[in-house]
Amino acid sequence: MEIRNLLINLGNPVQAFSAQSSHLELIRSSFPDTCVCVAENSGDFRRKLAEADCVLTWVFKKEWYEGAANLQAVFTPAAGHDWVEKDPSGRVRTFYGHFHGRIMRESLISMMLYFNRKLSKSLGDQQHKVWGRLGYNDCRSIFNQRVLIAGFGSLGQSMAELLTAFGARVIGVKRNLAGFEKHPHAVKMINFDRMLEELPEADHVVLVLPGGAETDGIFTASHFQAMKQGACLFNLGRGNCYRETDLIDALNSGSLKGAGLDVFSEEPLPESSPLWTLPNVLITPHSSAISSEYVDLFIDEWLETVKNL
Ligand code: OXD
Repeated sequence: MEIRNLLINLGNPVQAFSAQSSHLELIRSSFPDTCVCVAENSGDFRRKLAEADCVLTWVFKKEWYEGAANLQAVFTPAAGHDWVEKDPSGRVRTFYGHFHGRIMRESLISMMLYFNRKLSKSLGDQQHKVWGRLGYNDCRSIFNQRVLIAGFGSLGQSMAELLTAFGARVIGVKRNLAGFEKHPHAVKMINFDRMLEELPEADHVVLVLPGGAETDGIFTASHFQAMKQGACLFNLGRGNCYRETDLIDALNSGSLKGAGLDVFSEEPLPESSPLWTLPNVLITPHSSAISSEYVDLFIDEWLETVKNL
């Protein structure tokens, strides 16, 4: 794609999600003949849209396409479709980030190790100067575990790659299995209808599903009931895929060992949520993709995509 006017609006309250001067230098040196314009704020972005043929942005509303006659492509770092809406006319192409897996899979592994290696016990013991060496006999090892990943897009596949390197046996769950009947990092690929059969065997269940009507409540109370006694659940996708009351019931009944949760039905998680105080829950504030490498990975992916457009 030949870009004449590039408009950038990559400011974000999360600093690691914001473009820095080094990123702008890289972009300018990669496109020496392109006019590269950085919007000062959202109003400035809207005003400058009329000139732009390509934008890099965190937010784009569908009504903005009308005033952007030259626009050909919108790129956003976000994996989810929550903040950048597609052009209803289909004229402008929209590209969402696919690079997050390399960061988020490490967040996932850290959560798994937290439960497998009983790190909450270590932290508690350390606080009280207790040498609790006799309390680790039931620690588990990822190399001897079965992990079911529901949502096997770029994120789930990247997680599967790292888990396989750890020695885990991965089951991939996809809504549409066409072309995914086999995968190099999964011992088995199944669709959602077969999940109830596989859940009793999985030591860890990872949910990395997109938001939206299609996934609303897709992981039901029956799915929680079918999980193996002592299994852990991780949600790094979106908080709409189960009812939090079902998760809380499963945690309170003792059937689940723990849950590592990065996303919630309401964010920020309200102070009144019982999840905050459950002892077997590890909460992170929708931060599993936050990392210093974030914008570097986005720009690399964008440069590669633009080269091939
Ligand atoms: C995303 C996110 O990129 O949830 O969609 O951070």
